Amino acid sequence: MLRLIYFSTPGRAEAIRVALSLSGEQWEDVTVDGIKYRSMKDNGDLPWGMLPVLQTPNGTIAESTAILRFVGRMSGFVPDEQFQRAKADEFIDGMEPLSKALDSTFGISDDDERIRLRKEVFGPDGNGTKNLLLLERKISESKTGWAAGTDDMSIADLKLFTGLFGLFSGNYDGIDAAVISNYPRLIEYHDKIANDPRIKQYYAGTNSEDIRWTFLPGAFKQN
Ligand SMILES: N[C@@H](CCC(=O)N[C@@H](CS)C(=O)NCC(=O)O)C(=O)O
Repeated sequence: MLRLIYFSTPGRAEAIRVALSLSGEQWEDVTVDGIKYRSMKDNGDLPWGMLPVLQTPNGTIAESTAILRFVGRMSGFVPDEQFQRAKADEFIDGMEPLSKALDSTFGISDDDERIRLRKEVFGPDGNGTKNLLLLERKISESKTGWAAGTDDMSIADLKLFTGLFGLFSGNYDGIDAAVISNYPRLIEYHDKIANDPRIKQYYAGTNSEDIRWTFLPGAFKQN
């Protein structure tokens, strides 16, 4: 039995959740709050002091992308062919600056200041904008439409779809979903993934009020 431990938000665990649910493996989605997180950290249950972790019969695996690669193999989202596998890994590693774009805004308790900083991240010279432009270009360069140019959906798609669009759910104040309207290729890409039967099946029980609304077909169409 595998146990994925993370907060209830999509964040760095969502791609792993999708892969696990499509793997046919038995697994448990364990969500924790800040208090439980700190007690796990103090008990030495977190190899690198952070979440997510995956508890397996052989021990605990940390680091979201390491876990994604591990469960991606179980669910057929790691390409068999070596070059494609490397390109999927490359894409995932290349996305790290986007995952980090908001880091400097966490832990700022002054609401106005936090919102101002987040608007700056996705403003004209912001790091978020630079990363979105880069991803827009990467997607337009893909010959297959899948993020890493693989023959089928890969872990790179799970990471891009959940990691990128999850930023615009409203969970992070100061980040407006309308930003995405500036990126037509990313909207096309969203359509492709959100309408893929595997992804649709995973989000079948999700509605537009849910924090996961950004993963539903048409989520960004009106923006
Ligand atoms: N490189 C790590 C980063 C993990 C990380 O930043 N986890 C955050 C939640 S998204 C965390 O555990 N934060 C708790 C804290 O630092 O207080 C990964 O990708 O797993």
